Amino acid sequence: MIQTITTTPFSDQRPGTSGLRKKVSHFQQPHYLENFVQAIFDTQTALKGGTLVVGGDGRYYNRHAVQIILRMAAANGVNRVIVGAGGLLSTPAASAVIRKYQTQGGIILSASHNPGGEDGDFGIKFNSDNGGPAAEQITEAIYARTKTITHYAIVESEEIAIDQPQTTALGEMAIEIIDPVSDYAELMESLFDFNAIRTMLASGTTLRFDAMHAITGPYATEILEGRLGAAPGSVINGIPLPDFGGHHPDPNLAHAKELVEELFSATPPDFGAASDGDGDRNMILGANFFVTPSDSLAVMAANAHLIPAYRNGLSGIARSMPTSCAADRVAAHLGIDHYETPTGWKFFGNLLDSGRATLCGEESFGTSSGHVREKDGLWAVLFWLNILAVRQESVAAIVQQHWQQFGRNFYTRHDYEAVDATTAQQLMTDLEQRLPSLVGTELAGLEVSSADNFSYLDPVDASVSKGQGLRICFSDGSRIIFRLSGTGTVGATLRLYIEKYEPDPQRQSEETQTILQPLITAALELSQLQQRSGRSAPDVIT
Ligand code: VG1
Ligand code: CO
Repeated sequence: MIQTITTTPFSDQRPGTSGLRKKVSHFQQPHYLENFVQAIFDTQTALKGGTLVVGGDGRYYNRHAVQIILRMAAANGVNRVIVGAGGLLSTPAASAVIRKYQTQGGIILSASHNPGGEDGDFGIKFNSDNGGPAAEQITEAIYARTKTITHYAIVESEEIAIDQPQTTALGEMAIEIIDPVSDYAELMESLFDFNAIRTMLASGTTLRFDAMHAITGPYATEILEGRLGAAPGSVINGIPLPDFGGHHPDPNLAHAKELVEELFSATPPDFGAASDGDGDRNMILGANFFVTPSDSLAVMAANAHLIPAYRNGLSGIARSMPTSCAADRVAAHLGIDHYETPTGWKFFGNLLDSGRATLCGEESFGTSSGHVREKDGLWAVLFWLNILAVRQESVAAIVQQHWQQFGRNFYTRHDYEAVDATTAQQLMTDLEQRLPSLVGTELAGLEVSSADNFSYLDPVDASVSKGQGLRICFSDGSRIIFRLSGTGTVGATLRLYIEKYEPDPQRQSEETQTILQPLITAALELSQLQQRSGRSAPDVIT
């Protein structure tokens, strides 16, 4: 029944920031998916005789991939596979399930915030037994294997039923189909004060959660409307669709338009939030108010003692390098350590596993804690609701008070998408060469205190990750950062991150883009980004 299929390597299967992401049509090439999956089985030997979790965000090709993975798992001696019904599991739920059932890892099918559908993107990622994205050493080993692969193993089978929770088998391998929501919902109830949130919602606080036609719909409906009693209709776009309704399931001001318009209308709900394709990102809004992800992390850290799960304090706070330094100020105030890691959740794994950090966050709308090993969109929403329930103040009031106490880190990210890859690479190379000569000079009226290509030394396993983004730091705490995205599938995406610290409460209500304009102009002049890319403006500003 086991077939051994002859194959030849593909040269482009190196996982990026978060797994292997390509156009659906690219994945549809014969053997493309199979080669990568076999490389996982060949390198992750604990899966033989072990348990594997499988689930994805429901995008086009998800169901097909689940069938292939189940048949290959059986052929590669996996003992048991746990699958979310319908082949669905949000990324944080997959992480929770890997941990709860102490499995040897999981395969998550998602291209996250990238568009879906037949013409959209697909992705595949391996998570280790800690529930987190595989560390770089592992993704590099999988990549190395894809370059030498000659065969893969798969069993013949009819279509395997995956839509109803039940236990079945494929050959010797047990297949356990589980409800994708219940383990996750139970975990959330153990962390937060659901009674306090329920009372707040019952006494008139209104909320809107935009699932963006993606995976968090069933989770948000069950938790927010079902368990917490939010009014029916509080969750919008709650049915996952294979093409996300033709939209870009990215929870930011540009793509979550419907939600943003409502929160900035004349009669807004008190609280608004959205999550992305696979449920690990979050955007937090108040009535007529947008919370930047960097501020969200800082505010969550400063208020964590109000939440049952974090009542006894945080061990440390970690943020990715381009994330604003707002959380560092909270860590200093709390007297705990803070860490600066490269972009991508995999770099938080060691800090969380070793107990050095409790909260982690990225500027790209990602926050989470040690409860799982992924960023977690709905968790962040519940964290905020729990803060609101205790403090009984508006989102805007809470953030503004935070700025008064800690100062405000004005922050923006400008994305130039689908830029010619060679042009983008050349820009980065040229700029990197000029960095040493910038130190001590003035840019935008500010003194450059340091400039380098960020390199990370992991304090736990002493591994070094180089080339993680060009940063120009100023003596007043301002920063300009250039980085190439590792999740795009067309050309290169250049990200420009700009930050400026403002301690004066009188100046904290000014408009972000205006305050940051001199730094933005300086960054564009220095890099010649617009001339080189032929663009007059960024594609997305967040
Ligand atoms: C982006 C974000 C990064 C995030 C990654 C995966 O990566 O910047 O912070 O961890 O996406 O998120 P990049 O390399 O394109 O900048 V998700 O929600 O796409 O899994
Ligand atoms: Co995501």
